[in-house]
Amino acid sequence: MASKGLFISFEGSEGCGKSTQIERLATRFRDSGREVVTLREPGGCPLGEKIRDLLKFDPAGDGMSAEAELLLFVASRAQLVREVIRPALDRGAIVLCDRFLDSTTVYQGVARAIAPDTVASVNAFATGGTLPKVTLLLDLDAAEGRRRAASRKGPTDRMEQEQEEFYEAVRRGYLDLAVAESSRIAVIDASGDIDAVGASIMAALSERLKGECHGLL
Ligand code: T5A
Repeated sequence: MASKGLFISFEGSEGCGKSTQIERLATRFRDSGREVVTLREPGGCPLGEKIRDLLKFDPAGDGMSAEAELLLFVASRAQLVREVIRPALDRGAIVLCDRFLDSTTVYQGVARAIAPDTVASVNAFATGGTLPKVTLLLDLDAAEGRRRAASRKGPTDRMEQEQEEFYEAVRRGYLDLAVAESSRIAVIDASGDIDAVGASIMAALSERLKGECHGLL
């Protein structure tokens, strides 16, 4: 049965502005009277948050293999889909998710060079066919994203300790994926100020959700 809700994911490299834009969009949608569920990956549910800590901060994660990393990211996703996303969509909520399966395709598949077929098959297993209707890819120069991320408070995590080439591979991987999946992924220039990026997001959503979101956009 098709769900009544709307699932939108946000993607991009570190510091590209996903959380900032999700907060703005959630406020806008809530003001129009809709239930909005904002989530982050890894995380978004108790089990996922534990996995997030393992992936990012727990010293037990030092020296983690790329294979174990892949499976932990998708384990978090498998739980989030079943515990939170599907029930929310069935209630008719709008789900805004900070990262989803494309992060795994790009970070583990492209930047960590795990075979694309392997990544695609574990992603398919974890999502069980629950996919975003629209994915907004906030595209930003990798170094600028790292500068923005560093300007925020908070400790550096395991995933933020890679060399610059890693983040450049992530950016290229995302742009290639957006070409391959152009019907779902909209590329947003994230180099402007917060209002300019927000306006580009609204324009992309209006175009891609034409006729489906009465009174929302
Ligand atoms: N990962 C994740 C994988 O490897 N595989 C996977 O499958 C998944 C799901 C998650 C890490 O895990 C990896 C990817 C990541 O390395 P995270 O802590 O959730 O890590 O961090 P990120 O998703 O990378 O998010 P960030 O919090 O770093 O960045 P955001 O949310 O994109 O950016 P935001 O909004 O916090 O903005 C960063 C700073 O820039 C400012 C903000 O005020 C903030 O200070 N800012 C702007 N400044 C100027 N102009 C703008 N337009 C701005 N927009 C925001």
